[in-house]
Amino acid sequence: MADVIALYHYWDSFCSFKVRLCLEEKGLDWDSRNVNLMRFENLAPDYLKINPNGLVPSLIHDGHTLVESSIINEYLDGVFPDPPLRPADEVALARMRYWVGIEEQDLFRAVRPVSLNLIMKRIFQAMSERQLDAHLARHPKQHLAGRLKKLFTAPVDQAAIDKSRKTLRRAFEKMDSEMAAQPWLAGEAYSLADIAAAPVIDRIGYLKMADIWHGLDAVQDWIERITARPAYQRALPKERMLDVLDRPGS
Ligand SMILES: N[C@@H](CCC(=O)N[C@@H](CS)C(=O)NCC(=O)O)C(=O)O
Repeated sequence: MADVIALYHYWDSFCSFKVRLCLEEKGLDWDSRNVNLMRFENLAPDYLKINPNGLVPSLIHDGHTLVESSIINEYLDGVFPDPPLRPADEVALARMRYWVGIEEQDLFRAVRPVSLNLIMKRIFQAMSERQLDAHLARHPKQHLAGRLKKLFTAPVDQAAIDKSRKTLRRAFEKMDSEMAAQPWLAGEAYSLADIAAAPVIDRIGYLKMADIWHGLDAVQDWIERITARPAYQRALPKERMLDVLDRPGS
């Protein structure tokens, strides 16, 4: 019987995108179990049984539940080694893990304030106060509702966006120096390090902030090669958070 892989994910979440990309690179069949973060489905009791952290993604394979996108991707590469997405060479493997760490710590963290200000605030500020209150009344952790309302209704924080842009620029500059000498982040082959950067590249492009990598020729060339991969195209978000603005009342 074929292996059954179920991915609990949200189309427009970076960590989910990372795992979809790994699944697609390996040509694996996977069942899509959508967890709608905008509707707080990640905090529903049934989902908390799968992932007590209330975060996506989670993957179930062969009865085993895995959480944490980088760990899931290493697991998938171990269990389905073809094509390999981790270098065999130990030094290159260490470099791959170094970059995955930088992506989680610096890139993902820096993109969050940008997404809050340019995506979440747009969505919630398009609602009337009554609609927002009704929406937040469905939040399973009601003690957080007041804080979320304040966060979503605050004006766009340009200083936070600018700070994120600087962090992102510095990280892409480091990548540019690395890739002046080699085609991919961990060396000669496309790896989980390139995969972990892809969702951030997508989000920056989607938010029309691609000037962040202006003048970084090696990075621009790498981005073109990453985004041209058929697996990248298949893993892209099929729905974006901002799509709700085109569907009033949803
Ligand atoms: N380190 C975790 C982070 C997972 C994570 O933060 N997921 C976000 C989406 S990218 C989430 O589920 N957020 C929901 C929330 O914070 O309520 C991983 O890599 O899987």
